[in-house]
Amino acid sequence: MSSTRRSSLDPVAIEGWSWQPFLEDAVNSLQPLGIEPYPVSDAFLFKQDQTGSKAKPVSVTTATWACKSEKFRQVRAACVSAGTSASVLNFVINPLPRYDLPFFGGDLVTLPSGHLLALDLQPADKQDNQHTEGVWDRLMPIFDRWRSQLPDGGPIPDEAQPFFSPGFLWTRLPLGEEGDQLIDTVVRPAFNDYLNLYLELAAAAAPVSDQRMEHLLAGQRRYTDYRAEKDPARGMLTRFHGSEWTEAYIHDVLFDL
Ligand code: DBV
Repeated sequence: MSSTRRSSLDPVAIEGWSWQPFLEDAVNSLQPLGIEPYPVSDAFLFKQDQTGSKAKPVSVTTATWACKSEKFRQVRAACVSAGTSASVLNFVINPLPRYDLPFFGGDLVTLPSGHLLALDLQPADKQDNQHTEGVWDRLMPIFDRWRSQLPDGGPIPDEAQPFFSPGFLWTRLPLGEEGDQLIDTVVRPAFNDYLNLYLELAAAAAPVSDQRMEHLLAGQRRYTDYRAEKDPARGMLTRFHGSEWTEAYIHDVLFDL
């Protein structure tokens, strides 16, 4: 358990954290881009508290890995480890609005009730064909391949629809061997396929005009404001680390545009 992280690029090494291999895959894929640290204050790089009852305290850790690169304003991983109460990797790539790119979003969540797993390349403006077409054409075959091997996660709120692509991979899996097997053989390769497609799209992206950039930035703000307002982790993080820390983390780190 490392409480000595100085930089947002230092490895996250939380003992027993189940999503470690996913974060390692992501960091390895990002490394060739010449990534630099993204400023994250110490209070959010590594936060440890106790939850549960006095008789049965549970140690909870939230750590943040983050970087930036030529085309990415912010790449950040929120890593939550709370024993059997919760294990989360929430991973978002925020491109610079100078590039016509969607967001990469991954939400890998284990709760006592089971796993909730979400992957998507999320549009800044779903109505804008210029923004979506090239992404969706390449995403859909990947989505179809992996979706067929996973149960559907069920309905999501209507108001969230503008922020999802048709390639939104969303599943719920049971705890135990069956779920773990699907995470290894389906969810992890799917995560890497989505990420590698995203990195290919980013590599090919050329800078856009100031006017186009303003349009993309406005869409990015709508997305970010929505995510900050509706963050499904707010309750959990507030229980673990208190409301003041959680609100600052959501607004100044996780969704800081
Ligand atoms: N979700 C976040 C952040 C998290 C996080 C920053 C730091 O955006 C975790 C952690 N997500 C998290 C937790 C839950 C969910 C649920 C802890 C469970 C909440 C609970 O049941 O108590 C995908 N994540 C969800 C849900 C959806 C998503 C649809 C269910 C919401 C609900 O049932 O109300 N989150 C959503 C999504 C992306 C995403 C599509 C990007 C691909 O990050």
